[in-house]
Amino acid sequence: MITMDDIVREGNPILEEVAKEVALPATEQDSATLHEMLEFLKNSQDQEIAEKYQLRPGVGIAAPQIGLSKRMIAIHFEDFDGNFYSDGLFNPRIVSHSVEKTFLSSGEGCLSVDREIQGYVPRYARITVKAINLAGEPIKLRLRGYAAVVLQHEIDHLNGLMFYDYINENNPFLKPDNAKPCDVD
Ligand code: K2U
Ligand code: NI
Repeated sequence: MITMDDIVREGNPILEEVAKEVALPATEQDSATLHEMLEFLKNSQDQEIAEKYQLRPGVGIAAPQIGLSKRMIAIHFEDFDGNFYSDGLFNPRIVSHSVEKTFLSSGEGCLSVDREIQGYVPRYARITVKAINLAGEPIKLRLRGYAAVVLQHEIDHLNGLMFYDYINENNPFLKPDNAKPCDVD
Protein backbone atom coordinates (compact mmCIF):
# COMPACT_ATOMS: atom_id res chain seq x y z
CA MET A 1 0.00 0.00 0.00
CA ILE A 2 1.09 3.59 -0.59
CA THR A 3 2.06 5.44 2.61
CA MET A 4 3.48 8.93 3.25
CA ASP A 5 6.98 7.45 2.82
CA ASP A 6 6.14 7.00 -0.87
CA ILE A 7 5.03 10.63 -1.31
CA VAL A 8 7.66 12.79 -3.02
CA ARG A 9 8.11 16.19 -1.32
CA GLU A 10 8.66 19.63 -2.85
CA GLY A 11 12.21 20.21 -4.01
CA ASN A 12 12.24 16.89 -5.85
CA PRO A 13 12.62 17.82 -9.57
CA ILE A 14 10.00 15.26 -10.62
CA LEU A 15 7.33 17.65 -9.25
CA GLU A 16 8.52 20.29 -11.74
CA GLU A 17 8.55 18.03 -14.81
CA VAL A 18 5.86 17.63 -17.46
CA ALA A 19 4.76 14.02 -17.03
CA LYS A 20 4.56 11.66 -20.02
CA GLU A 21 1.34 10.34 -21.55
CA VAL A 22 0.43 6.80 -20.53
CA ALA A 23 0.38 4.33 -23.45
CA LEU A 24 -3.18 3.00 -23.78
CA PRO A 25 -4.63 0.49 -23.26
CA ALA A 26 -2.84 0.71 -19.93
CA THR A 27 -0.47 -2.07 -18.90
CA GLU A 28 -1.27 -4.27 -15.90
CA GLN A 29 1.44 -2.35 -14.04
CA ASP A 30 0.02 1.11 -14.76
CA SER A 31 -3.52 0.00 -13.90
CA ALA A 32 -2.30 -1.56 -10.65
CA THR A 33 -0.42 1.62 -9.72
CA LEU A 34 -3.45 3.82 -10.44
CA HIS A 35 -5.62 1.47 -8.38
CA GLU A 36 -3.11 1.78 -5.51
CA MET A 37 -3.29 5.58 -5.79
CA LEU A 38 -7.09 5.43 -5.45
CA GLU A 39 -6.74 3.05 -2.48
CA PHE A 40 -4.38 5.55 -0.83
CA LEU A 41 -7.03 8.27 -1.00
CA LYS A 42 -9.70 5.98 0.45
CA ASN A 43 -7.28 4.90 3.24
CA SER A 44 -6.31 8.51 3.92
CA GLN A 45 -9.98 9.34 4.53
CA ASP A 46 -10.59 6.32 6.78
CA GLN A 47 -9.94 7.50 10.34
CA GLU A 48 -8.69 4.14 11.62
CA ILE A 49 -6.38 3.37 8.68
CA ALA A 50 -5.15 7.00 8.44
CA GLU A 51 -4.35 6.93 12.16
CA LYS A 52 -2.63 3.55 12.02
CA TYR A 53 -0.40 4.48 9.06
CA GLN A 54 -0.16 8.22 9.80
CA LEU A 55 -1.65 9.16 6.44
CA ARG A 56 -2.47 12.80 5.59
CA PRO A 57 -5.98 13.09 4.15
CA GLY A 58 -6.08 13.49 0.39
CA VAL A 59 -8.91 14.06 -2.07
CA GLY A 60 -6.61 13.67 -5.08
CA ILE A 61 -3.15 12.40 -5.94
CA ALA A 62 -1.04 12.54 -9.12
CA ALA A 63 1.55 9.93 -10.19
CA PRO A 64 4.52 12.35 -9.97
CA GLN A 65 3.74 12.60 -6.25
CA ILE A 66 4.74 8.94 -5.88
CA GLY A 67 7.80 9.42 -8.06
CA LEU A 68 6.26 8.35 -11.39
CA SER A 69 6.39 10.93 -14.21
CA LYS A 70 3.23 9.58 -15.88
CA ARG A 71 -0.03 11.38 -16.70
CA MET A 72 -2.35 9.61 -14.30
CA ILE A 73 -4.30 10.86 -11.29
CA ALA A 74 -6.75 9.47 -8.77
CA ILE A 75 -9.64 11.38 -7.14
CA HIS A 76 -11.88 10.46 -4.21
CA PHE A 77 -14.18 13.11 -2.74
CA GLU A 78 -17.69 14.49 -2.44
CA ASP A 79 -18.18 18.08 -3.53
CA PHE A 80 -20.30 20.69 -1.75
CA ASP A 81 -23.35 19.78 -3.87
CA GLY A 82 -23.18 16.13 -2.79
CA ASN A 83 -21.68 14.86 -6.07
CA PHE A 84 -19.31 11.96 -5.41
CA TYR A 85 -16.17 11.36 -7.49
CA SER A 86 -14.01 8.29 -7.09
CA ASP A 87 -11.87 7.04 -9.99
CA GLY A 88 -8.45 6.81 -11.57
CA LEU A 89 -7.86 8.87 -14.72
CA PHE A 90 -5.29 8.19 -17.46
CA ASN A 91 -4.12 11.17 -19.57
CA PRO A 92 -6.67 13.64 -18.16
CA ARG A 93 -6.92 16.91 -20.08
CA ILE A 94 -8.93 20.09 -19.68
CA VAL A 95 -10.71 20.47 -23.04
CA SER A 96 -12.62 23.65 -22.15
CA HIS A 97 -12.97 26.08 -19.25
CA SER A 98 -14.93 29.15 -18.15
CA VAL A 99 -13.55 32.66 -18.16
CA GLU A 100 -14.83 33.06 -14.62
CA LYS A 101 -12.51 31.93 -11.86
CA THR A 102 -13.04 30.48 -8.39
CA PHE A 103 -10.88 29.81 -5.34
CA LEU A 104 -11.04 28.12 -1.95
CA SER A 105 -11.28 30.84 0.72
CA SER A 106 -9.38 28.41 2.98
CA GLY A 107 -6.52 28.26 0.45
CA GLU A 108 -4.99 24.97 -0.70
CA GLY A 109 -2.61 22.39 0.68
CA CYS A 110 -0.62 19.59 -0.96
CA LEU A 111 0.51 16.13 0.12
CA SER A 112 3.94 17.01 -1.28
CA VAL A 113 4.23 20.23 0.72
CA ASP A 114 4.96 19.84 4.43
CA ARG A 115 4.32 23.47 5.31
CA GLU A 116 1.30 25.71 5.30
CA ILE A 117 1.28 28.25 2.46
CA GLN A 118 -1.58 30.69 2.84
CA GLY A 119 -3.35 32.59 0.10
CA TYR A 120 -5.99 32.37 -2.59
CA VAL A 121 -5.30 30.04 -5.54
CA PRO A 122 -7.25 31.28 -8.61
CA ARG A 123 -8.74 28.39 -10.60
CA TYR A 124 -11.22 28.20 -13.50
CA ALA A 125 -14.75 28.05 -12.04
CA ARG A 126 -15.95 25.47 -14.60
CA ILE A 127 -13.94 22.95 -16.61
CA THR A 128 -14.59 20.01 -18.90
CA VAL A 129 -12.10 17.14 -18.48
CA LYS A 130 -11.64 14.21 -20.87
CA ALA A 131 -9.73 11.09 -19.80
CA ILE A 132 -9.68 7.30 -19.86
CA ASN A 133 -10.81 5.92 -16.50
CA LEU A 134 -9.51 2.98 -14.49
CA ALA A 135 -11.95 0.67 -16.28
CA GLY A 136 -10.48 1.79 -19.62
CA GLU A 137 -13.57 3.80 -20.67
CA PRO A 138 -13.37 7.26 -22.21
CA ILE A 139 -15.04 9.75 -19.86
CA LYS A 140 -15.99 13.44 -20.01
CA LEU A 141 -16.44 15.30 -16.70
CA ARG A 142 -18.17 18.70 -16.56
CA LEU A 143 -17.03 20.13 -13.22
CA ARG A 144 -17.59 23.32 -11.29
CA GLY A 145 -16.57 24.75 -7.92
CA TYR A 146 -14.71 22.44 -5.55
CA ALA A 147 -14.58 19.53 -8.03
CA ALA A 148 -13.07 21.88 -10.65
CA VAL A 149 -10.47 23.01 -8.08
CA VAL A 150 -9.43 19.44 -7.19
CA LEU A 151 -9.04 18.38 -10.84
CA GLN A 152 -7.03 21.51 -11.70
CA HIS A 153 -4.76 20.93 -8.66
CA GLU A 154 -4.10 17.34 -9.79
CA ILE A 155 -3.69 18.06 -13.52
CA ASP A 156 -1.25 20.85 -12.54
CA HIS A 157 0.93 18.17 -10.90
CA LEU A 158 1.19 16.49 -14.34
CA ASN A 159 2.50 19.79 -15.75
CA GLY A 160 5.02 20.49 -12.99
CA LEU A 161 2.90 23.23 -11.37
CA MET A 162 2.26 23.64 -7.64
CA PHE A 163 -0.69 25.49 -6.05
CA TYR A 164 1.57 28.17 -4.59
CA ASP A 165 2.74 29.16 -8.09
CA TYR A 166 -0.60 30.99 -8.43
CA ILE A 167 -0.69 32.88 -5.11
CA ASN A 168 -0.23 36.65 -5.38
CA GLU A 169 3.16 37.24 -3.74
CA ASN A 170 2.49 40.84 -2.75
CA ASN A 171 -0.96 40.18 -1.33
CA PRO A 172 -1.81 36.48 -0.97
CA PHE A 173 -5.38 37.24 0.10
CA LEU A 174 -6.10 39.70 -2.69
CA LYS A 175 -9.40 38.50 -4.16
CA PRO A 176 -8.60 37.21 -7.67
CA ASP A 177 -10.28 39.16 -10.50
CA ASN A 178 -13.56 37.82 -11.87
CA ALA A 179 -13.64 35.14 -9.15
CA LYS A 180 -16.02 33.98 -6.43
CA PRO A 181 -15.02 31.60 -3.58
CA CYS A 182 -16.43 28.06 -4.04
CA ASP A 183 -16.51 27.11 -0.33
CA VAL A 184 -18.66 29.88 1.11
CA ASP A 185 -22.26 30.78 0.21
O1 K2U B 1 -2.47 16.74 -4.86
C1 K2U B 1 -2.43 16.74 -3.64
O2 K2U B 1 -1.45 17.10 -3.00
C2 K2U B 1 -3.66 16.35 -2.87
C3 K2U B 1 -4.33 17.56 -2.33
C4 K2U B 1 -5.33 18.01 -3.36
C5 K2U B 1 -6.05 19.29 -3.11
C6 K2U B 1 -5.55 20.29 -2.31
C7 K2U B 1 -6.27 21.46 -2.13
C8 K2U B 1 -7.48 21.66 -2.77
C9 K2U B 1 -7.97 20.66 -3.58
C10 K2U B 1 -7.25 19.49 -3.74
C11 K2U B 1 -4.84 17.12 -0.97
O3 K2U B 1 -6.10 16.58 -1.10
S1 K2U B 1 -4.73 18.40 0.19
C12 K2U B 1 -5.51 17.84 1.56
C13 K2U B 1 -6.99 17.97 1.55
C14 K2U B 1 -7.71 17.00 2.15
C15 K2U B 1 -9.08 17.10 2.20
C16 K2U B 1 -9.73 18.19 1.64
C17 K2U B 1 -8.99 19.18 1.01
C18 K2U B 1 -7.60 19.08 0.96
NI1 NI C 1 -0.81 18.60 -4.52
